[in-house]
Amino acid sequence: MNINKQQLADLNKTNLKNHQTHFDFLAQSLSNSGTDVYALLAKLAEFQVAIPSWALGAGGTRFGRFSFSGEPASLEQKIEDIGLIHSLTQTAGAISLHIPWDVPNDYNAIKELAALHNIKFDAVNSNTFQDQKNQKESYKYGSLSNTSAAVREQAIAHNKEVVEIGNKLGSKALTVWLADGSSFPGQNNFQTALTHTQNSLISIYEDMPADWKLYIEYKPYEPNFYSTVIQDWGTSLMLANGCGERAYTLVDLGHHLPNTNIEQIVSILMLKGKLGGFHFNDSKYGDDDLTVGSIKPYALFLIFNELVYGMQNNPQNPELGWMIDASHNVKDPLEDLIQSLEAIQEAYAKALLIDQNALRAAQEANDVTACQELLQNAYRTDVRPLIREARLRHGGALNPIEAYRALEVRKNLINERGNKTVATGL
Ligand code: LRH
Ligand code: MN
Repeated sequence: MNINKQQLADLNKTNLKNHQTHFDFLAQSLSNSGTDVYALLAKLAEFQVAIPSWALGAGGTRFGRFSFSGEPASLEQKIEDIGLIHSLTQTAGAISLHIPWDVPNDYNAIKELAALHNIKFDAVNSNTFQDQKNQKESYKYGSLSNTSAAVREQAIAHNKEVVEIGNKLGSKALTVWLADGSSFPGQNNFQTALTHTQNSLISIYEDMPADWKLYIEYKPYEPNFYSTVIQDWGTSLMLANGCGERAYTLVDLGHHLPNTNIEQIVSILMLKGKLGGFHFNDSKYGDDDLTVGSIKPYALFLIFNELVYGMQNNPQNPELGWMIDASHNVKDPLEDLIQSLEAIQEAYAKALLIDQNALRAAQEANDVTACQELLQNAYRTDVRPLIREARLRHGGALNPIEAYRALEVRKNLINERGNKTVATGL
């Protein structure tokens, strides 16, 4: 199924007048307060978020998985689904593959199909947290940190193979997330596990093409429930520094213990020039992988405030990798991803409204109330007309979810694919 711009233009007609009224009003009031609305629209348009190839079907937990009809059964169909999301939102111009869940059969065909949908290949993800059929060594007791050199060698070789696959597709970054850890006190020697992990990562890093980046993703627990080798941002930063200047920390929003100040972590990593990218999602308790902005939208806004400040003041930090990492247990995966993209754009647009110079001045003056007023005025601004205008100017839908339903996308996908197809992934 494809969605063409004319279909969307026709659908937009019903909301166009209403949108124009809201946009003109907001643009006028923002210009009055000195905001360059067209610069903001340009920033929103160039802001592209990578869609995880492993989150286009129904997710599940150990307690069960409720399938979703019309799921993509191949990498080709996954790219088509992301093409649908990108047509509607104009902000999903990239895919992040997970290997071996998404190994291309025909690289040229896959690259052509992605180009057809204006989709680039963002970071590729290795997988040493599951044993594949006919795999020689098991990752039951870890991979890059395993006490067995044979297991570590196998895991290192897998990561090098993932880089080769990504390199053929035009990707420029490898994301390593390790489940490695222990579930009981005494099970692991922490120092040996970390030292093995460092040396394994160095071997992977040194084998990467010179223009590639390594993203090291941390997580406090799950699937191990007593210790995780790469448990927090400090450990990831230490390992990145141990590898070299093209190794960075990747922040998955769900990988923090309750009430962790994630925006402070983001700020420090940018100051150190070591923030590589994000896995956006939301959570109430653990690594829930819920829709972005569905639980803690203000926290997401505060993170984007630090990102905007960092992008204006930390040239030492590279261009960031923007990716979603979610799992859809009860919602249509495509609708869920569309809502996540909207929440990310909204947090970014609100953060761009903050007068960073005025905020710095109020901070220097310890005028706490003024600091809060500057943040909350921006947060309380309804920026949806801006995001709609940015989409409209690039041929997208004024209201993507409304258009998704009006075009009966899910029904069409089921007609094309049947309702038994199951997508690889989580
Ligand atoms: C681990 C994680 C990691 C992926 C996996 C799918 O929780 O966030 O980024 O490899 O989810
Ligand atoms: Mn993640």
